[in-house]
Amino acid sequence: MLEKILHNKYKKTISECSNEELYFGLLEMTKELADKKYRTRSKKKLYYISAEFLIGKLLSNHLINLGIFDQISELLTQNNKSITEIENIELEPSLGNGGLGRLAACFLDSIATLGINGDGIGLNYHLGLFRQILNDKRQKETVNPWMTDESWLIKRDKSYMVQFKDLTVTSKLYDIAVTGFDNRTNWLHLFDIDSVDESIVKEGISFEKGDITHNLTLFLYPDDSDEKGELLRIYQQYFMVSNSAQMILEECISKGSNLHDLYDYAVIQINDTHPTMVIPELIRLLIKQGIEIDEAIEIVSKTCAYTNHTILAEALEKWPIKYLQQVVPQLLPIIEILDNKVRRKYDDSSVYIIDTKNRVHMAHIDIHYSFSVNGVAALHTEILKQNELHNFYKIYPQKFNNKTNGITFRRWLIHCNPLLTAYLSKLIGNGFKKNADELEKLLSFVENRTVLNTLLQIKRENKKSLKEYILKTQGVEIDENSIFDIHIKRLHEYKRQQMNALYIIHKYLEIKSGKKPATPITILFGAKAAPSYIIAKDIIHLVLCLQELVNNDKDVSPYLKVVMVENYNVTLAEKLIPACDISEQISLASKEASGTGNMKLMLNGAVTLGTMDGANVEIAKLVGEDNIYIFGESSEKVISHYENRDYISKEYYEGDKEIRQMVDFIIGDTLIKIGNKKNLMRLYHEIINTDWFMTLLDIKEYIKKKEEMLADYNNREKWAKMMLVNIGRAGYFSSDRTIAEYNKDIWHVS
Ligand code: GPV
Repeated sequence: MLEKILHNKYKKTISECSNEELYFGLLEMTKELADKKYRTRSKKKLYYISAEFLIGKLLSNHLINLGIFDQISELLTQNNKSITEIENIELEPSLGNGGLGRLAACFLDSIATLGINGDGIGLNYHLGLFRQILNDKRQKETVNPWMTDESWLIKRDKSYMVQFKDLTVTSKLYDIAVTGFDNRTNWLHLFDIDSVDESIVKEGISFEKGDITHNLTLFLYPDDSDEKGELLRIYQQYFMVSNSAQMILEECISKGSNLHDLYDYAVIQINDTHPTMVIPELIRLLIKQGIEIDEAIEIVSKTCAYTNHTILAEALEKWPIKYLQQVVPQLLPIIEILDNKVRRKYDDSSVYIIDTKNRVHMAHIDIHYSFSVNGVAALHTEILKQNELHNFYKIYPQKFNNKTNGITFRRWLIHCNPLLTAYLSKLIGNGFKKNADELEKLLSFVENRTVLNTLLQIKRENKKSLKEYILKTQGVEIDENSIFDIHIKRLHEYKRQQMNALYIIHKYLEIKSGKKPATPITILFGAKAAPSYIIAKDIIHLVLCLQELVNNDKDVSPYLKVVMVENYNVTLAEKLIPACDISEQISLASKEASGTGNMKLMLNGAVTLGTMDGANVEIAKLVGEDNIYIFGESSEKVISHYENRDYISKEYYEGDKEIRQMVDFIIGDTLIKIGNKKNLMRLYHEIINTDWFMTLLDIKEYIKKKEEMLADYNNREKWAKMMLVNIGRAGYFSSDRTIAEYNKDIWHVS
């Protein structure tokens, strides 16, 4: 088939084609095969609405799921071509910020893989998340285009009118196929408008925010977990949900729904609060169809389910009524009715939708007017029930449920780690590819020397590949025989990259004083900071200063290297994760709702160094305390510090000589010479005066645990056993398990 397509397109054979031609040939072939896949139209269908789908490159993923990866890759090899090089041609669609967007992408993969009739609905951002450039030890943002004339997008002949107060737009629908692993094809529907104009972007990523006609779907909002009330964001959200609502009603009617029974035809999963306006919008449309308001509210409440992804107050969206009035006045009467119903029923202002400052709490709409509210890890859901959303839990105990996150093993094992995959297949058969629990079969080899040695060898090979990649792309040389300590995730104070930076200072000073580590250590970071998040950017600056200091110091660099990779994204994650020894999961307990990088790293044989936060708690339970390194204050204790306001970072700073030494180093002569005084000073003051995420609370224990871990690394057999147990116990974190639970408990799509 590929030969035929290439002949038609280019009149060339495989070996005559360039990598680019091969990529576009494969793209065409894959789209055709995906479209041909068997699919049933069950009566009820799932709609997963999300502002983000961080899908990553798609070629290999499709080839794997269509069951032809090996065959194609062999065919290419026979013609002296390499699938890896062809993949380099593909541009990554970065239509998400981080965990939330990547989760949505993993979920789509599993929904199709489990044969569930369910589509994703989102926006076709032209530029996706910004591209990060590290220049002059600072993050700079620039555009990140991903669309090419021929792409995964299929333009559909479907459009809807979406009305804002000041303008009406006509949407255009683009679809991307979502192939299940050996199963059906679903769709990711991405809405757009024709008038968006990429040329309005000026310097970096700045553009005229008020020019909605030209910028509506131009960019993905670049803030992760800390939202700012912006009109453009409201325009985007309403555009997304109005299209969704119109499409859903149209599909349900075409299947025979009379709208009074909408919930028999559709279930809508609201991914965090970004799509919340779908609730009032659906109610509005049902009323227009002649349904009484009370019934409309009931129908919609029985159709929608909501997932919460954070307890960080600043990330819970609250839109000023004034803004909604300016953009979508048609929703306000409905939102007011929704709020009034709540006020009449409950004498508790903390559950009202509209607060005293005239802001609309989007999560409150979701909780009152959907039938399911779920958190994303066991601890997170408990905190929602007992703390953050306790007053709602008292009203609706039956709505609350937990769905611990998961990841698709097709991308995060089979694709990114072919060496490990091949070896696992040899040892335990291919069953784990369909049924992740079968990874447990690996556990019977825990005393098998050959198996343990092979796991170490595979890790070394993967580290060598990463070393070459980093040399080629970042120009930094690292040692594959060193310990790879990897900290990859969005840059946020609660994730505490600054704590790892303080560790680097500790280690640097220790080596300088003559204490050399038994095995050299390479600390790798990958992280984008929201462009407006000042302290996060200061932390990046600190890390890059330390990178320059450490890597150029002849006494230190043979033992310690620091690398912050540029523009961390899905593609880079796929290269970093298989090469990781130590997985840094050091968020302040209670703050990381789940984390999913922790799962990806564990699956690839990394050992976790982490706090009892998010899904780390479940990882610890699964692998047992001998196979994970846990440190730090508990979530209960942390929550009580917030309640009592009794964490004073300065006391930790003043009360401990070692802490003082590390923190002072940030503004010491050595670093000030390398970096920018203003940035380093600001960060220093932040740490000693505020330290909202309690770095100094856990820093000593963190250093101690990490040292313990580094020492254990030298016991290669012990380490290999830990790797094996982590891989063998990772099956629980397959998103196939998560999605099966969503379907069983919430969606009920047959
Ligand atoms: I809210 N998350 C995210 O990436 N962006 C957001 O805007 C919000 C949450 C993340 C959480 O921080 C992670 O702990 C979690 O694993 C992920 O969502 C998926 O649930």
